[in-house]
Amino acid sequence: MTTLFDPIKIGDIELANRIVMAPLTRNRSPKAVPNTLNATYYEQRATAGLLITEATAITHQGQGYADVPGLYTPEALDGWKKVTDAVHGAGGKIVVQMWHVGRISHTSLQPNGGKPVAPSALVAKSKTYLVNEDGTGSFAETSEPRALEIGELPGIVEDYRKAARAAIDAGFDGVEIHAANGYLIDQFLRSGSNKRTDAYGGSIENRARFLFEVVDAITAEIGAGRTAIRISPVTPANDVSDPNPQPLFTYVVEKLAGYDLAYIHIIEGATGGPRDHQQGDKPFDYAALRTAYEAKGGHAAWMVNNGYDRQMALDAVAEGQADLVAFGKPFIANPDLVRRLKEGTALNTPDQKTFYGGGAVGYTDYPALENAA
Ligand code: 8OZ
Repeated sequence: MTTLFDPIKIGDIELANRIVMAPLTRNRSPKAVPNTLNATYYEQRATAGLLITEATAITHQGQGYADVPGLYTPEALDGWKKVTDAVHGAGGKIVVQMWHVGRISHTSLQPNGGKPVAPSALVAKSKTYLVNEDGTGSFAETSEPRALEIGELPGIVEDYRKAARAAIDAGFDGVEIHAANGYLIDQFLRSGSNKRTDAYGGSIENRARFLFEVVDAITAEIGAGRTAIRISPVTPANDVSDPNPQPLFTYVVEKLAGYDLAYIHIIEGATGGPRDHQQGDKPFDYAALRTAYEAKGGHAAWMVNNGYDRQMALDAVAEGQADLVAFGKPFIANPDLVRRLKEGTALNTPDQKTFYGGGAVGYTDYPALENAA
């Protein structure tokens, strides 16, 4: 029987176990440049089968929060090289989560103080995180976006392609396309944020067009076996909604089945919240989603996430419902989460107050278990 602790090959990447560190925004990379403290944080967690970095902006336009890292300056790429070297030195594997926030941004974070961009000029009822002059953080309403012109879209697709190449050159084992949680790609997918009347709005096929242009560009550049994707079919995060998520995401995964991706990462329910969150008139059927994917020949590893505890994760892999389980908050507080899950030992409790921004406290100072004498 396969267990959570068994190795697995996903696309071109060999993992020592099926426990994944979920992408976690920590706002500790000033000027969008990863630093040695960030390298220590990831290195401490390198016994995970796979580390997924915090969401990382592909361009300045893709930035939406203070002190989140980027993939678009030489300094940032040098910073990431330190992270990937540290993780590989500790025997781990790491992919970068590629992020364009779309409308979830603030003019103060955009090039030349411009408006954030979106499929449609609709303000999200959502907040972003800014850092004040004195270094303290604060939350601010997202700014009113402008609708992208159709002629701008190829440039953003090209930004994804370039960022994927830069990521591989910086030593990442692969990339995860962030198509979840109400950011740019998800804003195109869901009808609540996409009111376009051109080839990128209206039908499901049109709303998914931007996503597949991104997938095509990245897989052509770095290979499908180093490319993965994260989706969140029903999350209300960042004010996205769709009254009919099952056919939308069935279309998405059926089309993804045509690529030999490394993994498909599914957030079940409301991100960081209730697993049974519903959009539309019936509960989302995740098993049917996977069945639809596999019926079209899809064979990427199936990664599940959201509120899994030890027993749920053990069962999900043992019963074949998932190949990989991603843990978020437990990895913040437990650098040695893999060992703790294996031994069934108690977990440290994460401190919400230090999730976003700050330094080593609540970041690299959570204790690992002492070694047995
Ligand atoms: C928490 C705070 C800021 C950003 C996501 C990238 O939800 C995020 C995020 C999470 O995917």
